[in-house]
Formats: sequence, C-alpha cells, structure tokens
Amino acid sequence: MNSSATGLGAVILVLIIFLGVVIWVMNQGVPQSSEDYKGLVSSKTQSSTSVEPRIINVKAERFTYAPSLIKVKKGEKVRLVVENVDTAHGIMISELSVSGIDSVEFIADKAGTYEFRCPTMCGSGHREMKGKLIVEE
Ligand SMILES: [Cu+2]
Repeated sequence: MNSSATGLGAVILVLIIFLGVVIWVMNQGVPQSSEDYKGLVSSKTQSSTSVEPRIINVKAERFTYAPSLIKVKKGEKVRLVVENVDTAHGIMISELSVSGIDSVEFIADKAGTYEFRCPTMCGSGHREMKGKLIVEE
C-alpha cells in the first residue's frame, strides 16, 4: 500500500470520529427543545410529590386555627400536622372524608374551597372553630 493513501485514510478516520464525538456531545447537552425541558421539570415535580407529602403545620387552640386559610395545589399530597395547644382538637374536612386529631393526610385531587372543622367537642366555641382549605387548579 502506498503511504500517502494510508495517511489520507487516517485523516478521514480521525475526522469521522471527531464529528461523531461533536454530534454526541451536542445531543447529550442542552435539551432538544423547551418542550423537552418542561417535560423533564414537570415529571420531576410529579414524582417528588407522589412520594413525600407536603407537610403543613397547623396550630389548633380554643377556638381557632393558625393558619386558618391553607392553600394547596390540585393533585398535591398533603399532610396537615396539628399542634393541639390546649386540648385535643384535630382537623376534619367532611367533603374530602378526612378527619384526624394529630394529623391528616390526603391527596387534594379536586379543586375547590373546603371548610375544615374541629372534630372534637372542645368547649363552648367548638362549633365556630373552623378554617378554609383552598385547592387551586
Ligand atoms: Cu372542637
């Protein structure tokens, strides 16, 4: 074989490998389009919410809740952890079939405004002890 042809072959081979590497790096790097990027972000958000609930601390004492207005996102898994300051109160959301003394956990799968109340007879103001949960679309 003639040595100049071998040299040319080697140069072409190196060029092909170089181009291959460049194309590969470009494909690995930045997402193909903003759509892909959004897909990546939203799937990540969904998987993290499906595993661990969002914890919201609620203070309950005769005869109020703090906060008395709680906002969550539709589809979010939520745990309301109740700090019963003076006696046992808890949280009950009848429309969502949720009730508990120390905590309640649920998936806010329907948008809307829900009233939560105290499930424990705690005194004269018991019936006025309530708050609002807003599940945003
Ligand atoms: Cu009560």
